[in-house]
Amino acid sequence: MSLVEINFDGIVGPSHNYAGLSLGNIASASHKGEPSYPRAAALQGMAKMRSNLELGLAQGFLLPLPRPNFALIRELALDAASEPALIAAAWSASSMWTANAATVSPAPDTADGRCHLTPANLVTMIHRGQEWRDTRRQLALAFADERHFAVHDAVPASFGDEGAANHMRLCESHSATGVEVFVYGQQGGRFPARQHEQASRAVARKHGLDPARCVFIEQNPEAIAAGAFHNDVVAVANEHVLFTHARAFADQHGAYEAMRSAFPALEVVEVPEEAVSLEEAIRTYLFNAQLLTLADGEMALVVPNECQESASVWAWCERILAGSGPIRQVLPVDVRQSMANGGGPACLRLRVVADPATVDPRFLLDEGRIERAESVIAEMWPEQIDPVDIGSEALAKTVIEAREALLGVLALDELA
Ligand code: SUG
Repeated sequence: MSLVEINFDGIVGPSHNYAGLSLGNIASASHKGEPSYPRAAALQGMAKMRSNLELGLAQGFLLPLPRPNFALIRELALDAASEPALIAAAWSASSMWTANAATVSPAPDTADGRCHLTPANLVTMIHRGQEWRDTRRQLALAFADERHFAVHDAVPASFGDEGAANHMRLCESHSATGVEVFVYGQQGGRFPARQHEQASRAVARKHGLDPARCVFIEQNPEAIAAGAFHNDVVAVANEHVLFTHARAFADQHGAYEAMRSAFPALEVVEVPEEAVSLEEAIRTYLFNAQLLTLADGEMALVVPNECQESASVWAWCERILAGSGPIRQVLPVDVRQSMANGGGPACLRLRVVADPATVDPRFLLDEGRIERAESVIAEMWPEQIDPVDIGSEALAKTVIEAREALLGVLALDELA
């Protein structure tokens, strides 16, 4: 068994659009009503996957979910005169942000020695709450081998769960036993706190984690109020490193102490407010980066291009590269179409530590699959969607046919 980290990126769906659906997500609100470019968005995502593959990393993908969601349209009794936001919800391509697809506890952390996955119920937002059953179906296919994986149902809807975006894993190496860190929010602030503490605790129990190797930490309410609707907008961990803004947690030093007492080798790379303000960190998504261990053991930070365009953020990146800390490379990528909806490089991927040989190979990326996917996207994904197009029969037909063509070339028609 050779356990490695596999990043499963969500392929951006053909209905990608800007409907301003996510209260508390500043990018989503500020791009509401703009035209979107689904083809460019999906090709940007494919290019990110290709460059990670070229770094020598294992790369998988998850497919867009079926949209428009006619079951939701029926359940809400929507018609042409209904509120545009509800119609747009049924069309949302939001499953592209697979950091919210599930919480994943790798085999070395769990009581039965299997990798456990719990799809996130995403109940805070209607457009996201429709995802989990279809996501579960897809996870059950990709991780069908029950000797190695257990795919659960989502936790009950009373407790909001947003998946891996609020979950970090500290470990000496990906294949070693880890400490799992769950970050939750408290209600009552300017924006909804999407991750409920009881959801995180339920996931930890379902996965059979050792309570001594779990840490539960409250997110800083100021960070949520500033637009950090998920913890992965202000902090990311990889192996023994926690890369975080100084204002990520309600009790920053208490958080470090709690993590350190469960995982003494913790190395914190903290960015102070004076170097990069919380607002600038959220605007540029510096922390919504992929912190990756490369083949030679060095760490690289895959950041959105927006970081390079920010004087303070880029100055900080140059400073860490000039120093001798654990992050040895900073690699900007263009994911602007996703960023405009509040999704950076880290939002677009779900990390699963597993032996690739135990995963359904149809979900693992190689050059052949990239080329097949890219050619369907280039040919069939709408070039542009204007807000008035959402709900139209002609666009629905295009979106459905485009997704089905992708399933076809990837031999995953059973997800139709
Ligand atoms: O849930 N945006 C997503 C972005 C998710 C980012 N994920 C992580 N941080 N891991 C969300 O807010 C916008 C859709 C719209 O407005 O049309 C949206 O759903």
